[in-house]
Amino acid sequence: MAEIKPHSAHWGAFDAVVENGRVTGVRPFALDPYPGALIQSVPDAVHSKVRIDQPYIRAGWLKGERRGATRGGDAFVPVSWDKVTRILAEEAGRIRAEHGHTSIMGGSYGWSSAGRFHHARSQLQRFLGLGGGYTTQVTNYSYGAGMTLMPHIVGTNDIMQGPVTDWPSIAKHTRLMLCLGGLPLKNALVTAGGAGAHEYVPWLKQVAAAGVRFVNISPFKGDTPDFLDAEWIPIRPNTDTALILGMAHAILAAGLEDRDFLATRCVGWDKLRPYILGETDGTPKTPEWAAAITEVPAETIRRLALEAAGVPTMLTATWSIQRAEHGEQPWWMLVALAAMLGGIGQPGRGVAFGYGSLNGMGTPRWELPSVSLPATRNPGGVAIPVARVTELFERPGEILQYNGRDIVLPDIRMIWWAGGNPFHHHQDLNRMLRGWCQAETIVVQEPWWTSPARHADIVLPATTTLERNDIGSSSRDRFIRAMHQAIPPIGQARNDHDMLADIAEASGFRDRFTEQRNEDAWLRHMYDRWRTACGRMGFDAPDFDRFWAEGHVEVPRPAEDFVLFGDFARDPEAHPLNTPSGKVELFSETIAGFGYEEIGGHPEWKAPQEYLGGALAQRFPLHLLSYQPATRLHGQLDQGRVAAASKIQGREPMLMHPSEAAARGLRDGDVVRVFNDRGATLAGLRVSDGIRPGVVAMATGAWWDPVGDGLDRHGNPNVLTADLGTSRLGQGCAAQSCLVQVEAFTDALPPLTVTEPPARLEEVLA
Ligand SMILES: Nc1nc2c(c(=O)[nH]1)N[C@H]1C(S)=C(S)[C@@H](COP(=O)(O)OP(=O)(O)OC[C@H]3O[C@@H](n4cnc5c(=O)[nH]c(N)nc54)[C@H](O)[C@@H]3O)O[C@H]1N2
Ligand SMILES: Nc1nc2c(c(=O)[nH]1)N[C@H]1C(S)=C(S)[C@@H](COP(=O)(O)OP(=O)(O)OC[C@H]3O[C@@H](n4cnc5c(=O)[nH]c(N)nc54)[C@H](O)[C@@H]3O)O[C@H]1N2
Ligand SMILES: [Mo]
Repeated sequence: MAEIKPHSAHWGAFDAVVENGRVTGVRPFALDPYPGALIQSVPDAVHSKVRIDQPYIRAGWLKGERRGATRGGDAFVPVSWDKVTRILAEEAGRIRAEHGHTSIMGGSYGWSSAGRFHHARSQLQRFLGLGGGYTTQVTNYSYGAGMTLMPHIVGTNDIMQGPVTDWPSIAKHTRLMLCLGGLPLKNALVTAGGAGAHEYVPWLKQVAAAGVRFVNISPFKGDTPDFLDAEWIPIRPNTDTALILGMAHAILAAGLEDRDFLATRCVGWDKLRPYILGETDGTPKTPEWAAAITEVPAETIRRLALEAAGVPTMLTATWSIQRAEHGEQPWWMLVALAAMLGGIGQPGRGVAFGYGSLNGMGTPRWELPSVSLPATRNPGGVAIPVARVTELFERPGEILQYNGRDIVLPDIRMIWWAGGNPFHHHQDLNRMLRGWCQAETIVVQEPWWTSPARHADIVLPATTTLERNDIGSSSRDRFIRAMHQAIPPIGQARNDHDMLADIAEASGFRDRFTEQRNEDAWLRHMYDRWRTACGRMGFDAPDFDRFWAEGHVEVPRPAEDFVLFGDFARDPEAHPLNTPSGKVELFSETIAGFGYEEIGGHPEWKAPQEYLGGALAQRFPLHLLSYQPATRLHGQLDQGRVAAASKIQGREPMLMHPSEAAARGLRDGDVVRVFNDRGATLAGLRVSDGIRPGVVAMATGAWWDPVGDGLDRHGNPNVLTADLGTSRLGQGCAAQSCLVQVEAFTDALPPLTVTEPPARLEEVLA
């Protein structure tokens, strides 16, 4: 008889079907209006042959090959939990004593899994913090540049994290929605902490039915769903700032800027205006000027500008736009355009980032806290901006400039990662691996033989969410979901919390780590804290036992529409922004004061080193977009049927325009070699006129599978992307600034190896 267990994941809530100790199927959560396909891959992942069955230590590490040793080719020696626990307590203690707390890199960036108690990264950081401290990471890969910029210019990160002006407000008041990077459907499949209700598609359909006109400004037509019937403007990648400047010039030329808004709710218009007009640098940013950079016709730029000035307009850009060199600029300039249109804080008008970047952006929601593990401190620690991780490994003792601060980079001796995949998320992987290998000891907690596990010294097998009890919760979702344990742990896998509790015990701080609670006590504690906080805000949640039995709590929708910056727009004196001036900063004295050459006091067009208008395009004439995968979440679920069905001869698909394919003698379905000076990967070609000429696009997430000479056989775009910060202000990930060339792959197709566990030595350590 099958058992049914309520559960949740970043890609959706579901009921697991369990038969004879195996997860044999999933059924979407009954209250989800638009469940995605990704949950179908869950049973494949849980029972995959690349689950790590027990703890392992790299053979070379046991022989003393540590700092600078090659990682990735060695065999692994099976080891008992007892032994590995003792080794780790000793090794961490030794490294702390000899090199200080900051020599342990424990930032451990990554999405982990949905459950909020067994959240691997939080558990590890709690453990390392209580152990004395560690080097951690701030901001994120998603919108790190924006996250550093926006507090300076609008005083908050709500503009890209939410709450943003919601869909009901847009349906009622907006007439035109200009979308840089579109409103991709694929991205709205996921929410960190669990998507109980995928409300994105139903809301978009309502907005479209209300008569809003959509414009998809993107190199990729597929960035808006067909049902929006959007106008497609195939812009050159990384040139959005020039396009917005061209629109700004057209609005000024027509005298249509909102002078009252600019005068009463902004500072710095007196500096930005002469730049747009060319009075400061001799270059008026006319639509003709912008057309030469963006390859969008000047008439189109002018038409869009005048239309936006004539009807209630919502401006948006995806998060991807700022994951590029100078990624701060297009977002800053879009805020400036919204200010010129006077729409900031008006219903259905203004600007916000990421309406199409994640499920839940714009969904009406009651601002309640989410269920979470209480944060811990990092007493002796230091923090670097997340995307500078390779520099951290490469430049010990040197200075990294970030947002007006000078950070001295510590000397990393130990890397300890749980719940993230740096060989998925970071850029220029061949370079990162060289830095990674400088550590003496690398520890990875993982359920699967992902690239970090394969490139570790000590590998600890973690359970998946189906093997433990937890609570799924996200501030962007109306459902709190019980996640019932469905099956016993697979092999010798253990919960991250339990393995760390034992290492804490061997290090003398078990009780401080566990607070003497077991799983059940922690879940009740976290739930009750949340329930009390909700009660204070007027929402009465059921008690834990009722929640656990029913499988979910539903938080009602708010009664009123939400408008971001509404109070500020109505009364800027009574409700100033949290910026130095209290207003929107079109010019920031703070940023200008940092003296960074690459980012000044107001938004500007700055040509990136790698884009189609630059010199490097002579050698590498294709711009590579590496977007989020429709078939999985980052590297997660790459073992599942949904990702497998999309691959071409086992390789990640890459989109290319028919003219580019013809010029290279390539056909749909071919395996091709994609390369630049940083590396090479194999991709499966998909020929499509939905991508503009000069651009190719490949999703992230195919597990890195390097052959000896560095060729990745699987289609991981991060062997090609450049590892540089967006600027010294944001130091964000710049993955979208990347030029490549593509050619036929004529050798025999090398078989994949990441689909099998690595070699294992049978000398079991007692
Ligand atoms: N080229 C390019 N690169 C990019 C991007 C891009 O657009 N282009 N996007 C970037 C962005 S926005 C992001 S957020 C990052 C995402 O990068 P990551 O968040 O690092 O990617 P994930 O694959 O989600 O990594 C999570 C890892 O945690 C493991 N895991 C899951 N549950 C558990 C658990 O319970 N215990 C333990 N121990 N491990 C667990 C999973 O198996 C997986 O390997 O990628 C970034 N990289
Ligand atoms: N299914 C699924 N959904 C996801 C994720 C996933 O892994 N899988 N990851 C989640 C995470 S962590 C994040 S941060 C969000 C990310 O959300 P986004 O950053 O918004 O997502 P991307 O898919 O990287 O980019 C969106 C689109 O921007 C376009 N684009 C890229 N460069 C440019 C440019 O220079 N100009 C213009 N105009 N357009 C450009 C690309 O065509 C791309 O399809 O997605 C989330 N959603
Ligand atoms: Mo992200």
